[in-house]
Amino acid sequence: MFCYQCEQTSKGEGCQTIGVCGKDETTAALQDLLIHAIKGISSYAHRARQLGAIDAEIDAFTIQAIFATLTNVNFDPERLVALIHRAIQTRDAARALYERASVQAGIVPVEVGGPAAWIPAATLEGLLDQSRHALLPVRFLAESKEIANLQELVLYGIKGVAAYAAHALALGASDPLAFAKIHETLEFLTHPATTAEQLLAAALAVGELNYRVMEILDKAHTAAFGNPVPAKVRLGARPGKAILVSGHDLHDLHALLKQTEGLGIQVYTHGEMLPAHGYPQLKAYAHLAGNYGGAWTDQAAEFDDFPGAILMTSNCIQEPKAAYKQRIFTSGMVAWPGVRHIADQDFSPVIAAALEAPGFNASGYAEAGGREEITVGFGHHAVLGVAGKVIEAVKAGAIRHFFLIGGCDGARSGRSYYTELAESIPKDCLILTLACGKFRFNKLDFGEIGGLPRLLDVGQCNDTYSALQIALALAGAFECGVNDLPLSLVLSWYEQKAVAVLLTLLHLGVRNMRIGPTLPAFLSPEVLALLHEKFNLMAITTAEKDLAAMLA
Ligand code: SF4
Ligand code: SF3
Repeated sequence: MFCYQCEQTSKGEGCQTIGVCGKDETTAALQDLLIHAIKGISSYAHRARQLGAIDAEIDAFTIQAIFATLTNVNFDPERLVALIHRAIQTRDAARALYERASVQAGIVPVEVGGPAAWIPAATLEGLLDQSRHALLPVRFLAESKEIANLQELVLYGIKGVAAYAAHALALGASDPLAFAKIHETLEFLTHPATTAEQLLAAALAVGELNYRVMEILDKAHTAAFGNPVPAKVRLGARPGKAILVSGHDLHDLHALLKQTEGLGIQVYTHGEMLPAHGYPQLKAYAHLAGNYGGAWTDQAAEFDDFPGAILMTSNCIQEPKAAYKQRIFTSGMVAWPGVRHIADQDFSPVIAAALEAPGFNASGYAEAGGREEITVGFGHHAVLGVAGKVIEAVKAGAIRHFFLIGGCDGARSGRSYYTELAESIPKDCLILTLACGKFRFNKLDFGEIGGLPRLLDVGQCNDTYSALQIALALAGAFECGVNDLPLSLVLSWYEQKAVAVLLTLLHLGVRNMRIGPTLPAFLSPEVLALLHEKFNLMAITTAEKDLAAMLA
């Protein structure tokens, strides 16, 4: 196997025998083959679309299947093999669509080669053999390492886009143009002879596409659940039966809340589900009782201690410990061998497991550190609602600088940088944060500034669009560009959605960003030098040094 798609890749170079995330060679090979098959779907779907033919099922399958290959989503070989078979059926459907459209247009359809012509082996061993001997050498031992790296950059960006698009689609929101671009980009990646310049342009185009898809997701969330409002979230747990919901899928959480109403079960958020408490239509459920635990990286200990059922609605799942394997469930594209999977939002097995488990005893559970509640819900609607206050505070000198410290958490050391940075930011500066990296500091007391909390939680990584709207509105208010604002962006990356977000920021021309804790292994020194030159994109150093530079 060879995988270097995430930040914790082995030795910062690539996982070659087993993934640091727990992905084994079989799973890695099957995910690679699934992507190969999806490129085949795209080859035909793109051609069909050029002739005006589209198919909603082909589009939906494409993004959902890509989602299964993101870091910490799907570790189940059986489900991945089934997805490969469905991908081949979908590719054949895409080919038939293209052929019909060609005939209607009076064109002779072409027989497409490459991934579009791939015939998967009938057995698992055969599939692994195809991956080892046919796919891997082509992917990573290409003539130019730089080209291979850039192709992977574009692919990882598309993976992030697909995940966001899948979340939006779950809420019934989609955009034909987004599907068109996803297919077009994957088709483009089937051409080995592309140049570095073409691939860089494609990467920035993925950033543009991601901006559009994040906007669709933002609108889907707010249409379904209302605009987030600042809301206090109880930390810890009440006595009684309990379900813990992790991951990003608000649609699943909503269905679970409906199905548990009146059953005496308290529902708690974990990890990226925390921002759910800000949505009017979710917080209206009285049994959405609070937040338990922190980021995905702490799940082994936290899930072990949780005396109820646990639901993983999206990334990031880690190998479940035996102690809780019988009471953890997956939904959507998440899967782990031996873990029960919820299909079609029928959460009755989760509810049964919660009722069977002991639940919290009469004293409940208090968060370590003594903090009893935190505030979330500072999406763009809420922040722009107090924009006047913010602008006044800047003009009066009460707010000197804005920091956006956002992105993923990760299991490797070196992420204390983000805690140190947040803690050392001067009191006359406001901090915006989003995504699961914030658990490094979001339970600290940052106090207030100009009547506003100094730490504003914008939401999940899925809410990056919201953070960008805030930055753009501030730039509008001060009649300048985002790069001219007293704003510094410090990003923490881990998986492929963060890659898509980075590409969006670069597409928007955002300069002077800092990224860490380590640089992506799939960006060669040449590409990094180019990004530094063009966007002044920098690696983080120390909190002290970076803070001084950002405030200078
Ligand atoms: Fe390694 Fe990350 Fe790939 Fe897992 S997803 S195998 S940790 S690079
Ligand atoms: Fe986190 Fe997995 Fe990226 Fe949504 S939950 S930000 S890492």
